[in-house]
Amino acid sequence: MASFRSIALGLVAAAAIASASDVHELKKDTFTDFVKSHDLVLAEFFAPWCGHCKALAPEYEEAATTLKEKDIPLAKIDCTEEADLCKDYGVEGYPTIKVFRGPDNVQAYSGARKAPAIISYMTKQALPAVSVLTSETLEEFKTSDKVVVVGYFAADDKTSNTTFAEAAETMRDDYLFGATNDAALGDAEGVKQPAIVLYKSFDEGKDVFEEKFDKEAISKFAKTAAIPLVGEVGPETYAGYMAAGIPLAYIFAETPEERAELAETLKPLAQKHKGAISFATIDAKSFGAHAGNLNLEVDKWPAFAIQETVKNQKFPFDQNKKLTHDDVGAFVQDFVDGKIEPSIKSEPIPEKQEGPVQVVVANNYKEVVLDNDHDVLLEFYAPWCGHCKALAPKYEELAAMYPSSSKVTVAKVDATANDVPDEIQGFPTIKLFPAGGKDEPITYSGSRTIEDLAEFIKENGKYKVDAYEGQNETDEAESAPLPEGMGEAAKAATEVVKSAASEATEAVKTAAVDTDGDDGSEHDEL
Ligand SMILES: *[C@@H]1O[C@H](CO)[C@@H](O)[C@H](O)[C@H]1NC(C)=O
Ligand SMILES: CC(=O)N[C@H]1CO[C@H](CO)[C@@H](O)[C@@H]1O
Repeated sequence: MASFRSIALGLVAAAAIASASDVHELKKDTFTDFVKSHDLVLAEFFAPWCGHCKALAPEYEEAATTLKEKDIPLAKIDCTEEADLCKDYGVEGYPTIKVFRGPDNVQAYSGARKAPAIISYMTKQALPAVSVLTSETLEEFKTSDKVVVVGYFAADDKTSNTTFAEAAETMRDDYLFGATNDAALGDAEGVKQPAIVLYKSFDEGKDVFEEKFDKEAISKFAKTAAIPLVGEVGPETYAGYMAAGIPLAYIFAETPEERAELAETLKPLAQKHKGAISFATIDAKSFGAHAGNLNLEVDKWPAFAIQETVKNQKFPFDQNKKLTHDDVGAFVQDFVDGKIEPSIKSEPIPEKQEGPVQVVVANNYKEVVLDNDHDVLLEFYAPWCGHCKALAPKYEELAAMYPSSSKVTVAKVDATANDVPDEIQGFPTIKLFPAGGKDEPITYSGSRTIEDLAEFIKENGKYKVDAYEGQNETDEAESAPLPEGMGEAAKAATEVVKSAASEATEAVKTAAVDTDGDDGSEHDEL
């Protein structure tokens, strides 16, 4: 048994650790003064029970200690104690991390939740968006990050200065920006004022922008030039590749050496299709399952596939072939020329629809969802998704409320086993495809109750079918006509029941936010 003394010592040590924290714990009455008295503050809104918050804690501590030296304080607010404060700042899930420049200038923190990422992000936030450079500082600045952007323009060229600064402000989270008006430095670089040079620690080392200064054009230039010829797909880069709006070619391999080797082999293809297709390696050991999403077999490496990111079409390369420059090159060229059909993964079309919920698969998607005159409510689910399982019985009940004659179809599709054209962010996703407007489905964002879903169908469907109205119609038809005046009373009673139901729905909604995943999201993320 531990002696009392060692327990006491343990307590002392724990207290010492706690007080040694460099993270400022703020409350409603200290928060405003604190953010007012510091130019830049990073604040984490958390809940003690939240798993992601616990995982973040040591990283956040480490970042706080490093950033303390740069006079950038990190703060945290316990939302179970400071509910009002958290509400004031629109906190909906945990952790929520925000950058404060005073109490009113607030921006979401968009970096990763790791100490080095937090440190790098906040260091950049502390700099002016554009650093003024001289012959002494330019050289060092060029290599101070993976990607830096330098503007070369004349001291009296206010327009270029302003435009560049505005573009820099919008991308300050992503790259470092500097500028110089020293004409000699531009000459040495071989550019004519006004110009922009993006320096990078990879590929050609730099790219030059010499078009007319325009915020959009500068932004596009920087984003394109900053992407490595053959990058790496991972949790931190995936969203960027998807947002780029061009197809992504994946090179799956298990070891870093293999990935480097294949990147080298296929680099000329990346160069050739630069700006039209992104090329990136991906760690098959950690993210091999993603190959399944691209209709590749998940245990045969290395492998190659192209994803058309806008329409979410997949073009897997034959996994029995070697990834040579020539074979992959021919495949990519065929893709560009539109000579390859996308691969479609589908479960078999059900021979008979068993329950009230129509089963949709990739191969009957067009027929059941798009090519008919029904209002179609479609749930995209995943077999492993807990929220989907919870919804299933309610969804069946909902579907049963619409007879086959009703012009409303309630359907579901296993989006992990079927390629659907829709972009799905999480499960379940529910969309209504209204008759006559199938190319503009409406995503459902209400609470997952039968009443609210029925209301959604009524509101947004072409036929405005009211499942509940249908019910009272039969009731009334069967019952004797009501004596005069009773009709109104019945109506009032219905209203009471309805509003009670909607209050209950609100309660469920609130409860769902509290008890769902740590991040407050109601979705199981992909
Ligand atoms: C751009 O304008 C700002 C504000 O007037 C000035 O401080 C800065 O030196 C200018 N940048 C260059 C490179 O001349
Ligand atoms: C279709 C139909 O007749 N619905 C009726 C249901 O009940 C309400 C209230 O009594 C009526 O207004 C609807 O017309």
